[in-house]
Amino acid sequence: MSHPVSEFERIKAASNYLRGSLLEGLADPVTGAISDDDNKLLKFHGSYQQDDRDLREERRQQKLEPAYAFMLRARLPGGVVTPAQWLAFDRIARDYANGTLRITTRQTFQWHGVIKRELKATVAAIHHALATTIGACGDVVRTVVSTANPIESAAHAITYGWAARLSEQLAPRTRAYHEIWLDGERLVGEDEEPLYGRSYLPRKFKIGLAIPPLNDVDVFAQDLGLIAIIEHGELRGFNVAIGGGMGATHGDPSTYPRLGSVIGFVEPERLIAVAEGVVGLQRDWGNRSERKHARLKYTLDHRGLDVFTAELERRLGFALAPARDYRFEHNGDRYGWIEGHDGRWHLTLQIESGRVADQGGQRALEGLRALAETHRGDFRLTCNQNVIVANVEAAQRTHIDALVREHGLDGYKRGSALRRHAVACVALPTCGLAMAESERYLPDLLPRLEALLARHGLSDAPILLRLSGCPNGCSRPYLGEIALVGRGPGRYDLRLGADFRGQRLNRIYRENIDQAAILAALDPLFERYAAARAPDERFGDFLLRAGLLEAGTAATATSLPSSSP
Ligand code: SRM
Ligand code: SF4
Repeated sequence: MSHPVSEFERIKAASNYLRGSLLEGLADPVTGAISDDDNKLLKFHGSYQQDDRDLREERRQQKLEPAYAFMLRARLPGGVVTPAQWLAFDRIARDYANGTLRITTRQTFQWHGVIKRELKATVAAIHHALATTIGACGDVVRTVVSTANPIESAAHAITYGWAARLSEQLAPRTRAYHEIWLDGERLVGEDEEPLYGRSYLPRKFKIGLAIPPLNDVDVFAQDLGLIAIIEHGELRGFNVAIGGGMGATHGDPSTYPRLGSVIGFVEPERLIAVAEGVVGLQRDWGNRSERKHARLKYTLDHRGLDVFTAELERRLGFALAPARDYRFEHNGDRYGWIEGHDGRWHLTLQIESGRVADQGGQRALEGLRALAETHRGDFRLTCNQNVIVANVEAAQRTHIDALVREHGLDGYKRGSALRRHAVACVALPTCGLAMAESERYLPDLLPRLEALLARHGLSDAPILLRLSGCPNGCSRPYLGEIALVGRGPGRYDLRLGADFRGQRLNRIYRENIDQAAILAALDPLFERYAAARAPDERFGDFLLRAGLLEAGTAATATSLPSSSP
């Protein structure tokens, strides 16, 4: 029996290719908000309506409508930003948003706090900087991410080129974006979406390319993960992994994080066909009744991986080749200067939680602006929320180092190994789904964990820490060696035991605990790790080998058995 499609599906299908009544809603001066239906469509244009949750109660008491403002997200394939774009984005942050740029876990920028009457001007300013927000959110293929630093060989640059091509090829085609935001002429006749059709995809769809040995994109967390196979400096093709995803719901075992399954290998010439094939099959087979079960991972588990792959190959008219060997070393960033294959240099800087702001000792906004004013290469954003000053001529290094030092951006040299590997999602006050603090909690939590580690002589242990304010998993917490997943104000699930290559999920160790209990739970584990680890053994691996996770909370909704692709 087929189930009725969800309300969201109805809205998409009736929207005339994402137009809805957005133009009218944006022009309505009576409210700072737009209608619920238009809100759903707005996501496809790269924006979310939010309200400042810190002010909610106060405004309610004053009988005022919530402090509505909009988040905007750019579509920046592979996270590449030119200096001119950086300067434009920085200006947009100061003119229209909350004065900060936020590097996301999918290597792009978000602006928070744009009010409705300035939304159009903000999108137009992004467009004038030769970027776009179309399809940065919504039920489409999102910005394609790729290993951030193309330094090893020319084949790395070619691989980035594929990420950009995929992102372009799979972007929505609707003219609605130009009509609504850029004063484009109203289309006479029917719009078209050759890949998506009127109803787009059942749910968001994410693609990531990783170049071993770096898995900085967490390739197994993607709906479609592509592992570049480079031999003797040449790109041979990609292993194809499908069905990765992080999101889950507390207390609902029918939702879960899943690692992508490797189904074969494809040559570069056939990559676009395979990507379109996977997206097209998910478009046709994905669950359009329940959004909670609409990601590709559920389609695969429902239909069977073999059945899905066979249908994919039938539609493609060719079979995928057997997967090639690959080996990942880690999923973090390589801080500091690294020389590229062509003699240019790349400097990775740490930006805590990706928040480019002038706060505390770090004047990141000012510093990166100063860099962008003189830098002749480009910038690369990373999926660990950091930035690389890329393609620097050797003679420029001293100048760049001086600016970095002057603005307190050299923290990567001093911070503990834990700090260098920490990722936190946005959460409060902007995220409407946050159950607990994340980005704002990290500065408080880090020194406490660092003190604990120092007590056990573990200050140099590069442990992967990930914080999310709710189980949706925007910091990919299920791949953290230590992860906190928000349950309620000040309370988290403590998850342990992932590896540091993005190839093994962690599991719940303690449920719904506060900071004191988190520190108390970790203390004896750090003690054991310090005493009994093998040389170079990572924390997650040690916990598993030593059988220390058995003492954790029994399996619950979001605790899955660990699995390795
Ligand atoms: Fe996310 C929803 C922020 C990466 C899984 N995510 C949201 C929203 C838009 C909240 C909402 O729906 O109202 C958050 C906006 C907060 C804010 O105020 O900015 C939000 N997600 C983010 C970012 C900014 C986190 C960050 O700190 O960097 C990341 C933006 C990425 C980008 O540039 O596109 C971000 N989100 C992720 C990732 C990581 C990834 O893709 O590698 C995931 C897990 C992977 C996955 O998709 O499975 C992720 N976000 C979700 C989900 C759960 C999806 C699911 O299948 O259940 C939601 C909720 C939803 O879609 O209903 C969500
Ligand atoms: Fe918001 Fe939850 Fe994503 Fe954090 S994990 S940004 S709290 S949706």
